[in-house]
Amino acid sequence: MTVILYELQGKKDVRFSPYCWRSRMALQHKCINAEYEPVLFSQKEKIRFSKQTLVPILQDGNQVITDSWNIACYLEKEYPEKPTLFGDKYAQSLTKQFNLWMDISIHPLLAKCIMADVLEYVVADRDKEYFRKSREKRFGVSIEKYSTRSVEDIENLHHGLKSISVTLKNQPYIAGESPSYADYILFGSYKFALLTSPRNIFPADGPIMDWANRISNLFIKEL
Ligand SMILES: N[C@@H](CCC(=O)N[C@@H](CS)C(=O)NCC(=O)O)C(=O)O
Repeated sequence: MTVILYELQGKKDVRFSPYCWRSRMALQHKCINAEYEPVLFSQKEKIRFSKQTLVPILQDGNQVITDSWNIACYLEKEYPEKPTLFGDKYAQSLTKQFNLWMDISIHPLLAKCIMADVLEYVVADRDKEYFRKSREKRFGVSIEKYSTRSVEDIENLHHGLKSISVTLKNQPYIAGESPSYADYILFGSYKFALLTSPRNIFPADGPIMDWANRISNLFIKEL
């Protein structure tokens, strides 16, 4: 059966969505062969079958799963014979908490650092107007006012990531000795920043960078 991951597409086919990266990494971790289908912001008709408007979307035969967290849980449940993404149900529950912490506490800090770069460098030309309007409605100010490319915004992000840095100083992966879905949650955000901004948004050296290199090398042929 064909497995298809619908992912956000930017200029020059850059796949820059942090959430789509989470699902892409989960598929690689599970050693599941998938097709990766690009979707522009303006191609809502392409994903109408999912009855909502966001990516990632996983299509596995007749099954359609939306939202990166649901996709990870689906893969874990439906492919138990493949390498586990979580370990056990307690670790899965803690990973959900980590997922929420990243989305609620870290992503706003990250967004402030790079929204202006996202608009300038990666959103496809035909999507720029939609992106500006939808994000300005969300932020309540212009993208340029929200995301001023200031050093303070980057410092705030690094401060927010401090506990991760301490963890990764003491162990190679977020949940311990081996990579798991928690790593892919953070890695999605790291890739988002790397693919979007010409500036160093994540700490350019230290435990987080060492970890990012380790994760990048895991599925080197596929990335
Ligand atoms: N909670 C969702 C968030 C998905 C999401 O926000 N996707 C964005 C791309 S990063 C999207 O599809 N945006 C389309 C739009 O804004 O029209 C998840 O974890 O999958």
